[in-house]
This record gives sequence, structure tokens and C-alpha cells, in this order.
Amino acid sequence: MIDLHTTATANGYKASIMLEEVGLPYRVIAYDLSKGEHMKPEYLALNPVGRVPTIVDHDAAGGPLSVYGSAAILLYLAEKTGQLLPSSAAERARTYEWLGVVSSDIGPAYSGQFVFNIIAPEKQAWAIDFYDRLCLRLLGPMETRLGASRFLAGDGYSIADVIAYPVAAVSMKRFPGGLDAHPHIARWAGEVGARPAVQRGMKIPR
Ligand SMILES: N[C@@H](CCC(=O)N[C@@H](CS)C(=O)NCC(=O)O)C(=O)O
Repeated sequence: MIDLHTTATANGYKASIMLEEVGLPYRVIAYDLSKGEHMKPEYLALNPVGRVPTIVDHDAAGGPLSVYGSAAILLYLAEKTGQLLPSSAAERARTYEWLGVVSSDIGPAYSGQFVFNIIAPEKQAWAIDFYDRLCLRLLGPMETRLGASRFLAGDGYSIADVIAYPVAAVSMKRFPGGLDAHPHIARWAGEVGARPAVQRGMKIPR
């Protein structure tokens, strides 16, 4: 059994989609970030970073094993189950590259965009413009890639698509016009979003 410590955000959905895709049994422990539940000592003992998602694999060799962060969770589960990691070195390299781009380029850009557009009590035009432009710029390479390739790593669906889909379904849609100016991302998001495992994962926590 795997415990999934999560919340209803793009990062949480990456982990729940992956668990649905690989078909391992898991139970959900939902966190209300507004109440600071992710900063309680019990959770910090599992993940000192104090952010979600985290999984705890109770069936790991050597005893319960915790793994924090969407990219690490996707890689761990892909290796554990032998699923959603391409076999060719080239497609595997593309998979790692997109895991990195979504985790450290696109994800933080949309976090900043969310903070300055929605959460900030005082709206600062410079910061809003900076993050809006950065987000739009980072969609460019993804649009180009998906214009040339069915999925992010190549012909096959992989953890690169799992990590990117919630960003497309949640964060990218925040912009006026949604994905209208990015038809290749929209085509790919339609295909990935039609997968039953993805649809189930996007509803967790219920
Ligand atoms: N690098 C992490 C980022 C995780 C993250 O940003 N989690 C947010 C929710 S989406 C969180 O726990 N925020 C609470 C906080 O920072 O206090 C990942 O890819 O999973």
C-alpha cells in the first residue's frame, strides 16, 4: 500500500495521475494548505520541505520509504513498476529533459504568475507583466515540440506527459483565451485528458 499526501493543485494531480496510471493500491491523505496542515510535525517528519505531494511506500524493500516532489514520485513509481519510461536512450533523455523543464522552468513560472496575479494583496504591474511574459515564453518550446511529436518524449505516452498535463489543464488555462493560441498543446492536452487514469487522478483528493 502507498500513502499519498496531497492537495488539489497541479503538483498534487501529477502524483495522483501517476498512481492511477500504474495501478498500485493507494490511499489519499488530503491536506488543507490554508490551515497549515502541511507544516505539522507529523508531516514534516515525512517530508522536512513541508510541501506536498509526498508518497510513503509501505511495501518498499527495507521498510516504509517516503518520496517528496512530483518529479521524484513519478520517477520512483515508473522504476518500481516498469511503466511510462521509454526504453530508447533518446526518448528517455527527452523524458528527463521535460521532467526538468516542467519542474524547474514552467512550474515555478506559473507559481509566480499565480502569486502576483491572484494571491498578492497589492497588484504590482511589473511583477504581473514579468510572470505573464515568462509563462507565455515557456509555452513556445512545448508548442513546437508537440507540433513535431505526438507526446513530449516521442511517439509514446510517458511520465513527461504525466508531469506536464496538470499544468496545461489547470495553470495554462488561467490565461485569457486558454490554449487557443497553442493548438498543438491543446491537441495533446485533449488526448492526454481523455485517458481514464488521468480523469480519475484529476479528481483526487475528492
Ligand atoms: N517541487 C515540488 C513543488 C511542490 C509544491 O509547490 N507544493 C505546493 C502545493 S502545489 C505546496 O505544498 N505549497 C505549500 C507551501 O509551500 O507552504 C513538486 O514538483 O511537487
